[in-house]
Parts: sequence; C-alpha cells; structure tokens
Amino acid sequence: MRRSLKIVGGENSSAGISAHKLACLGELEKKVLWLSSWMIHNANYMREDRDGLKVGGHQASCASAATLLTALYMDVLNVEDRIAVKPHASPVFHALMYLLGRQDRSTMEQFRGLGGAQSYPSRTKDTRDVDFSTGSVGLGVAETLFASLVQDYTRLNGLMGEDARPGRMVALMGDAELDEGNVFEALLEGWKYDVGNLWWVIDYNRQSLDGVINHMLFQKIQSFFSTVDWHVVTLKYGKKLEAARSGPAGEVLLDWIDTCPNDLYSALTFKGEGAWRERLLGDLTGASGLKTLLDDHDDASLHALMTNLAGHDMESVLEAFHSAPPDGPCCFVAYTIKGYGTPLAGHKDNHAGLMNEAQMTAFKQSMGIPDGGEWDPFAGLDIDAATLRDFIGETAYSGTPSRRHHAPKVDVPDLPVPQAEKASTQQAFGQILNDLGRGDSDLAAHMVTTSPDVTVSTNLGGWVNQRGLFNRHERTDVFRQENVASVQRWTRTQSGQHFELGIAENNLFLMLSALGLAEPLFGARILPVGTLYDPFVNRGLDALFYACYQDSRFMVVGTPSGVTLAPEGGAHQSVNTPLVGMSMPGLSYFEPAYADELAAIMTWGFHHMQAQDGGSVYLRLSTRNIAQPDRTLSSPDKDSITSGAYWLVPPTPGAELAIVYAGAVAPEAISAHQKLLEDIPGAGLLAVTSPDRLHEDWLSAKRRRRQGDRQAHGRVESLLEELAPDAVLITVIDGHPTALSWLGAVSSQKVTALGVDQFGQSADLDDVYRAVGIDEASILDAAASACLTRIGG
Ligand SMILES: Cc1ncc(C[n+]2csc(CCOP(=O)(O)OP(=O)(O)O)c2C)c(N)n1
Ligand SMILES: [Mg+2]
Repeated sequence: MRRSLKIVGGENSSAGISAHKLACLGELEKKVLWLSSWMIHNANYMREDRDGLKVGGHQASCASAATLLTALYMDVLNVEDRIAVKPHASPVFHALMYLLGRQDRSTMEQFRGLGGAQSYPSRTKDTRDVDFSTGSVGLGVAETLFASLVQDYTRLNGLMGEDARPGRMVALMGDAELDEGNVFEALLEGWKYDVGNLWWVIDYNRQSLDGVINHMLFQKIQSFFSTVDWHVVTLKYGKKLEAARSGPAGEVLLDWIDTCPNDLYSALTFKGEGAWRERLLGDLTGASGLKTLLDDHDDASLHALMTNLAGHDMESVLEAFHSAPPDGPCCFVAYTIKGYGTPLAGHKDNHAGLMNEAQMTAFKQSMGIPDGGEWDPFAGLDIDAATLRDFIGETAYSGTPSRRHHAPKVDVPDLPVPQAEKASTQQAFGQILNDLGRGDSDLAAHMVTTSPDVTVSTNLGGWVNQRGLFNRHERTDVFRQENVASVQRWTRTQSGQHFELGIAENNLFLMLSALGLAEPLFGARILPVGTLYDPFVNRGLDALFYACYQDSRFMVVGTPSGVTLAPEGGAHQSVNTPLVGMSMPGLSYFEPAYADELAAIMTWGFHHMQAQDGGSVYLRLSTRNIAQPDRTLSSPDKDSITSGAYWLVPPTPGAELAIVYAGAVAPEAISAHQKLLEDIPGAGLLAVTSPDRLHEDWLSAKRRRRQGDRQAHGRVESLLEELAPDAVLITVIDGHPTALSWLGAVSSQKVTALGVDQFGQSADLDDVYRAVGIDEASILDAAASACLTRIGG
C-alpha cells in the first residue's frame, strides 16, 4: 500500500525555495491573474460586437487556478511533463505561454474569436503547447491516467522517440470534475494497472457552475483516492494561517474554519470587509485570545488572513509539489477560492460572472496597470522586467522550440485476404489480426490492441494469444500453469501488446485517444486498434468525440452491429452508429460486406492513421456469415473500395433503377437485384463500403466547385451519372436509413431509403429483417412502388 495523507502547512520550512524564486513567482502569478482577467474583459467589452451574442469567459475559474498553474508552468513542470488544464482556465494557460514567449498578443486579443486563443485548451486549434484538449469536464483528467500507461508501454518497449524523455502526466482539475463518473471508471482501471507517474491537482474551490458544493467533500475525495492507493496531499492553510495557529486564539480560529460550511465561508469571502470580524465575534464569543487576534488585524488584514488558503500561497504550493513522492499516483487537494483576488471572489454565482467595467477599472488600478499597458508582460509589478525576464529564461519551458515529437512511419504491407467461401467481417477481422500477430512485420510490432472486456467476443483472441497482454508487472496465466485447457493464452508482460480493460467503453476511447497520441506526446509510433460491441459506441461517445478532436489516430471496430446480431440480443442492436460515423470529424467510417473489402480498408486505414492529414478509422462489422463474391471475372480495385463505393453489378447506361446497399445486408440486396433484373434489365447494384467517405468526398467536390474549380467531381456523382437522371435508388443498410438517403440529393434521383428506425426486438435474422423492413421482400416492394410512382409521375 502506498497510501499516505499529509497536511502541508506553515510548520514546514520552505527549504530549497529561495526568497528570490518566491518573489518572482509571486509577481508572475499576479500578472497571470491580470492577463487572464483582461483577456476575457477585452473579448467581452472592448472588441467589436458584431452579433450581439455573449462572448463569455470565466474570470473566477481563472483566478482560482492562477497560483497553482503559475507554480506548475514556471517552476515545477519539465517540458516532457504533459498536462491537462481544466477547461475554464484556458486564459491562464495562454497568459503563461505569453509570459514564456510561446504565445502572441494578437492571439490573446482574439480570445474566443476565429483563430484566437480557444475558449478551452485545444490541441488542434490552439498552440502546440496544449497537451490534452479539455472542455467536456472529466475527460482531460482521465486521459492523463491512460497517457501515463501509454508512456509506460512506450518506455518499457523501447518505442519512445530519441528526443523524448519520460515525464509526469498531470491534470489541473476543477473539483466538480469529480462528479463525472468517467473519472472514477478511470481510477479503477488505473488501480488495476498500478498506474504510476500521475498527478491530479484538484482546484478545490468548493464551487461548481451552479453553486457551492457539499460540505466536507474533501473527506470523501481523500477516501476515494486512498482506496485506490493514491498518495493524497491536502493543501489547506497558507503560511499566514499556519503562523496564526500558534498565536492568540489560533487553534480556535483554525477549528472554526475547519467546521465552517462551504457556503458560509464563500459568502463571508465575498462580503469581506467587516464580515469576518462580526461573524467571529458572534461564533467564538469568550474564546481566549480572540480579542487580541482581532485587535491585531484591521478589516483588510483579517480578510487576507481568513482567505489565506494554501492553494493561493505560492510557498505552500511549491513545497507540496516539490516534496511529492517520486513514484505512484498523487492527488493534491488544493484549497482555493473561486475568484480569488477579484471582486467576484466567493460569490456562488461567479462561475460565468464577469467584472463589470467599473470593477475592471478598480481592479486595473489595484494591479498598477497604466492605460495602454494592459498587455505589457511586466507592467505594474514590483520586480523589474529584466529580473523577471531572467527568471523566466531559466524555466524549463523557456526556449524549448517544440514539445511535439515525430516518429517515422511504419511500413504497411497489403494485408492478405482471409480465404473462405463464407465469412463474416468480424471473423475476417480476427483472421487478419491473427495473421499479423503470427508474423513479424513492422506493422504488427507497432500495433497495440485494447478492448473493454469483449476481447474474445470481438475476435481479438487470436491476436492476443500471439502477442500477449501488457502489464507493468509480469503475471503468468494460472489456467495454463495448472494445465486447464483454454483457447486463450493470457500471459501479462511488459511487452504484451494488448490492454485488457474492464467494461467501461468510455475508458476504451480514452485509452485509444492516449494510444493514438503516442507520436506527438512520446515520439512513439503506435497503431492502436480497439474493439467493442457497436451499440456501446454510444456509451463512450463523448470520449470518442474528444479523441478525434485531439487528432488522435486509432482504428475502432464496432462489432457486431445493427440488428444483424439477431437473436443474440435486441438490446444490443445498434441503430444510429452509421450516423455517428458519418458526423464525427476526423473519423472515417466503413461498413464492408466482404473479407477482401475489409483487408483493403484496413490496409488503407493503417496508412491513413499515419498520414499528416489523416485521421482515425471506424469499422462497423458483423457476425453474419455470408457467401464471399466470386471476383474471378471482375474485381473492384482497392481505391474504389476505400473511396466508399463500387458497382458490384454495373448498370447499363441510363438504367432506371439501382439497388444500393452497405454491409451485412448484401445477400438481400443481391437476391432482390437478381429478381428485379427480370423486369428491369440493366438495373445496377451499388456496393457502398463507406457512406461516410462517399458523402465527405461529395461535399468536398461541391465546395471546390463553389470555389471555382469547375472540374471538381465527386466519386458518387460519377457513379450515379451512369443511371438515368430520373432513376430510382433503393438504398438498404442495417442502420438508420438516413445514412444513405442523402444519395437522392446528389443527382436529384428518387430515393427510397430502407434501414432500421426501431430498437430492441430480439428475433432470428429472417424475422428481424422482415420486421424492420430490410429483407428481400421489402427491397422488392420498395422498388415496385418507386417504379410505379416514377412511371406515374
Ligand atoms: C461534460 C460537461 N458538462 C457540463 C459542462 C458545463 N460546465 C462547465 S464548468 C462546470 C462546473 C465546473 O466546476 P469546477 O470543475 O469545480 O471548475 P471551477 O470551479 O474551477 O471553475 C460545468 C458544469 C461541461 N463543461 N462539461
Ligand atoms: Mg470548482
């Protein structure tokens, strides 16, 4: 057990922290508070307002974190450390980067504007110094845990880039982020893996968005973290309060603070002035030494004393960070005040509160900022600019040109097609991975797989048998040792290439996200592949969205999907996931029907995951065994497959009908098509392997045409032009029909879109296809009535 609980306070000496450092950091902290407040004020009050919409910003959230983040960036962190900054402290982050010479003034002036500093730290839209995008609370925090595991993997397997060094993974988080369940899911997974190199610094201002949080929450926080073997360090009293402890009425005063409800403490903080005196006189009547204590302080100094929490006391903060144990995860509960140092301090409604113009003018004066000197990095400080510049010049961040690494690309061979007369795409996927696992390709050496307790049922078992499971500590497969027969060989070693996760799909996507950032974060090329049951994509949707938003690169396989899993479980059907795949920026969604399509798509995917302008890949697969096509006469080229569609049966020129299908419903589409040929000779059969790629390419062609490129032509336009201008398209997919219904807008052809728009009925395949209307009869019916309307119209 690595558990320890420590109260950091004034009794400790500030050994190792020079007075000069403290003074400089104190000044920089003030500047950070000013710049972050001003950045928000400028965006809301100074910039031209063109649309009447609120710009917003969070001055109180920023003030709360100013000391902690200044300490981290200006003293504690090394460049190889990676940090997730709580979303609403984005201006603090940008102010620090500005002081470090890593951000320019115009970007800050454009805060929340196009091309300006982003509302919340963003890897892709901000500077190169954002390590993890935050914004959806809880996600950035948890991602640091998975990044720590990924760093261990790269380090232990010699994959880390030559110019990269291991660092700490750090989250500076709001206390309300602990209300997000995903944080606890991650904590449990971290415990299972004995996660090491990790700091979570809780900005414990006891306020969320709507108000003040529960009293004594810190006790629960301490026990949660201790339960999963984290070190917990509580930073409660600043140096002034610690010193007061041994003075008149000291113990009584600190006891009073300890038991003071959060909302009362916040209200008194906001009121300030004589409010503390009045309250203490009322609550501590008769306490020995109280009169002396109060007589020794005027209202202002009493307010300063009573609000001297350790999270705003640079010396206490530095002591805590520098004396943290070198290994093991560590949680710092840093008491802070939301809005500290501003007129917003302590008010329960201050989350999105902005200082008004009069308050800003007074604040500016109190900060000693002259008119016109608002963006001056050193105006209004008590230490001269040259000294501060020298101090900043000595920090780890200063002068480091880039903190993003690159890794050489891995060669991707054409993946061989699993041979079988009948196969499911899930089976073929398992076979491809198994073959990769058995071989010795560079590609396989750089792959890492992961799955939330569905490794075996998504056909990753073969690969895992070849490549083993990763763990920081070696663990044998006891079943094997005891000679108990099992198909699965589950030995855990530091070189194992599979991360087995508990059932938490959010963790899967956070893990994929961290694995897929291994190149920029650690200089390691990793090609992650994750599997889950397709319906549970929805369960991890936010983390998937953020993974893509961060430009993380991975392949995720949703299988089985749709209603095609048939009797296996109505409640496991996935309906909307094609639309998720289509609408997610940075993710290319494919729905192949055949093994050769899958092999071509996976080959393309591993290239795409490594391309500078590439992205991530989502494969929606199925367990339905279907006859593989005879490609001896004609075979689609791989580009057609990976660009989204090809004619399985080309139409005759000007044909009046085509059936368009995606994925596992291929047999129904084929048989319906054959029957239709009797009445409509020349009807086409279009195989769509990726509604997403096809759609995206069409949008891009239209955009280029608007921009003047008259030659721009989408692939889908070329395909559909082979039909009559008023041809009928019958589309069919085991998913929501809108995934293909847009095809009617391409050339104004008439579409009848078949698909799934209901959920949850268990049945065998025939029944369920008939019930939702994607069986052969439904396709034929749709074709007949569409043709009738066409003739009639
Ligand atoms: C997933 C998610 N839900 C809701 C929000 C809206 N929101 C923004 S901040 C916040 C509360 C923040 O409180 P805390 O984490 O304690 O931050 P601080 O007090 O430091 O500002 C909420 C609910 C969000 N950003 N993300
Ligand atoms: Mg808070």
